[in-house]
Amino acid sequence: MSAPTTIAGRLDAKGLKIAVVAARFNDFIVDRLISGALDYLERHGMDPDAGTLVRVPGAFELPLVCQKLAQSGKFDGILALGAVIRGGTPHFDYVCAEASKGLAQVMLQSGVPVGFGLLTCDTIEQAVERAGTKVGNKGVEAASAMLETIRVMEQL
Ligand code: INI
Repeated sequence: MSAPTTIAGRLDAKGLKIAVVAARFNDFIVDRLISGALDYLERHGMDPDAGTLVRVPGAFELPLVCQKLAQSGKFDGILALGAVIRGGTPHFDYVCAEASKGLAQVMLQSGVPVGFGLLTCDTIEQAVERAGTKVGNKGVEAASAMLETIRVMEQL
């Protein structure tokens, strides 16, 4: 039996221009996502000068700013980083839903890969665990997924 034609993305960030959009809310967590993501991208070949970091107030503002950057045509990929931590009201649900829907919409409407590095946690402990401790670093995972998607899209 013949093998299928397989298209897969190389994890090579050489020559790419990447915008990282990061929320200030819960910055003690988000700063760990940013440093993990930039370290990952640079270790995979991105020129440190080819990265742009944009700060926004909170996760709710991520889609609008990602949309503007995607429409600019200046970036090969966009990485959205933030941390939403559940409180005592339904606010969490609204912020998570709008941020995630908005980011998916930006990616589909612009065709620019958007890495989804938004932690949505019930507790601060869960967020700490996903920001470079017990359960890894969600910023790194999202950077890797964005990179792979950029390289897949180039071949389609
Ligand atoms: N924004 C976050 O990024 N994380 C949160 O945990 C959060 N909580 O819990 O409220 C949060 N809220 C702010 C929101 O993203 C907007 O910045 C704000 O509502 C102004 O538009």
